[in-house]
Amino acid sequence: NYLRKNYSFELKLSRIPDVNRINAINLIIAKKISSSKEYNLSVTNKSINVGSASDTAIFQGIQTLIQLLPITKSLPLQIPWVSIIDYPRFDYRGMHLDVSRHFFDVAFVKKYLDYLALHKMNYFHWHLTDDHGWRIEIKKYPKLTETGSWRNGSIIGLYPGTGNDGIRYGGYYTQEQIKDVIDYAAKRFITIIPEIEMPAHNLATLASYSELGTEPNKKYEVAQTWGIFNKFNNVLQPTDTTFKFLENVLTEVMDLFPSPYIHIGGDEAAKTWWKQSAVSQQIMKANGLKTESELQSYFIRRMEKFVNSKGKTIIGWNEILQGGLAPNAVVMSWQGEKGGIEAAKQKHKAIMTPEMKMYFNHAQFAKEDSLTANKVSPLLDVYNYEPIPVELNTEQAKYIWGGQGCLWSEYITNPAKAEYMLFPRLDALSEILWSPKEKRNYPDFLKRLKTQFKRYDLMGITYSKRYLDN
Ligand code: NAG
Repeated sequence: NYLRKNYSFELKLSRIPDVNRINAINLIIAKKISSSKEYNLSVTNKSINVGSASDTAIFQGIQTLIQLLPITKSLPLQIPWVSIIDYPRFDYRGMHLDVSRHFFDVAFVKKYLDYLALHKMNYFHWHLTDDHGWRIEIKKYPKLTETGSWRNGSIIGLYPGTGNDGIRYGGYYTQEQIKDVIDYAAKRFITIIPEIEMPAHNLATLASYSELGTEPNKKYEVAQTWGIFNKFNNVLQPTDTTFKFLENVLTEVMDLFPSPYIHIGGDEAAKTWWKQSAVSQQIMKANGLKTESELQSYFIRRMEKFVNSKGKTIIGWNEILQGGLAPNAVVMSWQGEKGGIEAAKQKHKAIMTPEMKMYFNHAQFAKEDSLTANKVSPLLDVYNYEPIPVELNTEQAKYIWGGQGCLWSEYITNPAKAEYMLFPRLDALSEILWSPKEKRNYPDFLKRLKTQFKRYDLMGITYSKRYLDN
């Protein structure tokens, strides 16, 4: 599709096992290749052959072929003769997008998936719910989108009364749209991991169904300021009603998403609200839980049981380690690397996304061109990031499943800004997750990036022109 869309020539594709047709691009499922992660690509004067034991790797080989194409839309297209054998270093190569703080429509999400595919990324972490907006239609709970998807304020500041423009803002995806996006991703060999936040980051939920909160009589509102987690009560009350609600929501989510992994959040649950609630305290007592951290663990374990009963695995932010890790959980380490290290030592899979390197919502330059989170994660730091922490021995290191970049959208109000923050840090990320560690070479990367930028120009992708200065 990429070739057809971007170049106006007739494409002869053949997909015949072990037969190379002349003057064609042959995609060959070759049984003799032992690892299904590996592909080979050969370009000669007779044909272009991409071979692998798996469709996934063939698709990735095609991405390499695309990178070999000259950056022009005019014919003839000349590409070098090559013979390549290639496979990824990590099995989890992820990129995240927060669509709650600002909403991104289906058209942009599809573009985002195209960008990921081009970089051989294979997981898209879709942050669908948060304090600032609920973004997925749930048939059983219509108020989640009638009320929870909307807030007053399209551009909003850090504190109450700061910089809120008061404009009604929101949006959500219907289940039909979600299916369409999942299908689009599957065609690009990308698994979408949906995230439904719990037990905190739930103001949008509580604005819709206040009975699920620790202050059921309060008039909760969808959040209108950023960075609010310990100032506002956004925590779910751990009652049976709440668990039933979450199970019903996750049932619809799991029916939609074929992903074997479901992200259930788990981050930044301020314990104050459970401490203050007589009902929470009562639930703790009844279940023999001594601390609120144990309650957090009880919450996650209970949800894990449910998700596991549907044959799926949970992923949670590193706070799910608090009070004891649920037996089968995958840990996403964002507050530095300690969560990932701890998980690996406990023989749990871990995904590394330490915020100081892997949060692409942070500024990329000391002084940014527009309002951005007040932390800096420059390109060089992304490129130099090593996902396997030195603290782990070889056996433990096997539990580091891979890495991920995150794009939180508090200050990312539109697609062009999302691209501006994403590129070229995505290029650095994809290289560290795919290529052997020994091959890393920053000056060489920068040189190759110059070519990549020309491709981005052709594709109409926004990135900072400051990278072109040196
Ligand atoms: C954290 C929050 C997230 C927020 C982001 C901003 C996680 C797991 N949680 O405070 O909701 O958008 O940082 O960088 O990152």
